[in-house]
Amino acid sequence: MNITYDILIPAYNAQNSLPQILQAIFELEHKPGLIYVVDDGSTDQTAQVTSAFSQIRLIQLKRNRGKGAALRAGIEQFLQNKQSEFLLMMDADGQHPVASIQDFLSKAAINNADVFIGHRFQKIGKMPLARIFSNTMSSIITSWVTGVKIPDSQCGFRLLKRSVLESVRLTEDGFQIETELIVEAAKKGFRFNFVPIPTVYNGQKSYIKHVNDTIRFMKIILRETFRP
Ligand SMILES: Nc1nc2c(ncn2[C@@H]2O[C@H](COP(=O)(O)OP(=O)(O)OP(=O)(O)O)[C@@H](O)[C@H]2O)c(=O)[nH]1
Ligand SMILES: [Mg+2]
Repeated sequence: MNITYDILIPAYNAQNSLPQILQAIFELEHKPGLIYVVDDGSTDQTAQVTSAFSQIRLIQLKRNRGKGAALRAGIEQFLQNKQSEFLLMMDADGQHPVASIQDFLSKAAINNADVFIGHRFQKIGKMPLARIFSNTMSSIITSWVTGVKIPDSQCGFRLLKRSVLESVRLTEDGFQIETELIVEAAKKGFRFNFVPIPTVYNGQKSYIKHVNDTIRFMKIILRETFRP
């Protein structure tokens, strides 16, 4: 397989989960070029735990700014460095199994889409009910706005072509960046594909605020609908 890719991990207070993820990445058969970890103003040892690994590009935000701001900081570096063709984004809390990276790469090798998004099977018992509800609603609305059937619009496990990141306009600081990225990429006519990934909930702390994040989600949808 001749796909080249970098990895971007936004990390907020992820000292407990991050070392395992990084270790597993270094054990992958098809290795990434660069690995960007963005420490989003963590108050724990997130930055320090990366120093055990030599090939990490650590980006530190002075204060906590949110997942969107963290991703944007990493994307900026990826665009400057021009090392790899693709960028794989994954969470730092252990909900995105490193083994699934191979599935993204295999899919990208045979499919000429530009944006590959993870698809979690949202089963009751596996995922908290409130998250099933909010994920389903946002996927339906995002699909409706873009005209592309997006099964799991909030999933942050994604593989993107450089050309997508070069042309989308990303402004969000919080979780709404997941929606913004999809809508912007769809507007530009990029093609989507989806990769099944396991649903992992091990009692990780969730920072999603249901009411606030739903309001913010609706704002993005409205803005993107009326913005050319
Ligand atoms: N919550 C939160 N996460 C951040 C922030 N900055 C970066 N992240 C990272 O964003 C990723 C997702 O955060 P989560 O809070 O687990 O969000 P989620 O996985 O969409 O939501 P759950 O399904 O409830 O786990 C993790 O890798 C975090 O480390 C931030 O300011 N807040
Ligand atoms: Mg999570």
